[in-house]
Amino acid sequence: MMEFLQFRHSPYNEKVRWALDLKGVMHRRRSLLPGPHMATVRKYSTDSTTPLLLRHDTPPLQGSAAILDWLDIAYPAPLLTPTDPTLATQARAIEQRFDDELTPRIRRLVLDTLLADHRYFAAVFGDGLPSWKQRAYAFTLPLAAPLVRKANGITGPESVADGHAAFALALDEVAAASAATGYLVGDTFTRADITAAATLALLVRPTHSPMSAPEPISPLYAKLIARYADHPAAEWTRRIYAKHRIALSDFDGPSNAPEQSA
Ligand SMILES: N[C@@H](CCC(=O)N[C@@H](CS)C(=O)NCC(=O)O)C(=O)O
Repeated sequence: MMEFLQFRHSPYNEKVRWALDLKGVMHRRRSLLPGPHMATVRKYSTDSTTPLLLRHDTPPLQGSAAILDWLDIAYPAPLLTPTDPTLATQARAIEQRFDDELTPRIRRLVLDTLLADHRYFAAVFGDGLPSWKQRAYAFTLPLAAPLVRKANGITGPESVADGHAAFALALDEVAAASAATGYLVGDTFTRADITAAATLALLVRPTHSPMSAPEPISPLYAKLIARYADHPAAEWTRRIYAKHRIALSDFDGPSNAPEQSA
């Protein structure tokens, strides 16, 4: 069976989980913790990033866009890339805009906020693990946190300010692009919607998201979520999740967010 190596709280990983769930692809999930993940991922690739899909007798697939490309060929129903070439180009352009430009900037803001409370960071990424394992991980974070900051380009308050600017931009772009049909490209759900919604979900916390983050939410993170809650694109994210993030079988461990107990 295929194995999916993931971080629980990551928009790139959420993109792939979402596609796997929609297509009903049989697989097993292994959740890794940032820092210790390197030893595991580097067994399969020189690049330490997740998502990583391990397939039987075939080289591993790394990178959310590459995995979605392959899934659309191997498991075409439902197709996430439009068949119309113009719409496909538009969908890929939005995906790339998020993957390469907006999401890395937004992620700095989110990680910086979560890292302010090591126990909460451990609870978010170790959601589903026994509490003693979460505590043990939190105990390593004084050493691991600087590496996580460095790997993600968190250099100081300017990274946080830039993360806010990127999130505001992402919200405005999504609100404008989805105004006509409710979807970012054409009038159907595509990989562009998955990509944008998975990133916006970091700070919108829609109820159907496996990245909802355990309760009680750290006060700093809660403040950040509240700051953007009323934007029309936050409402779009909640709607897209409610309508299209239907399979909750993806969730590989308990969270105390009630919607995820199913
Ligand atoms: N462009 C890649 C980005 C993947 C990425 O940045 N993954 C992060 C998690 S959000 C990661 O695994 N970082 C750990 C590392 O760099 O070692 C994709 O689309 O999958």
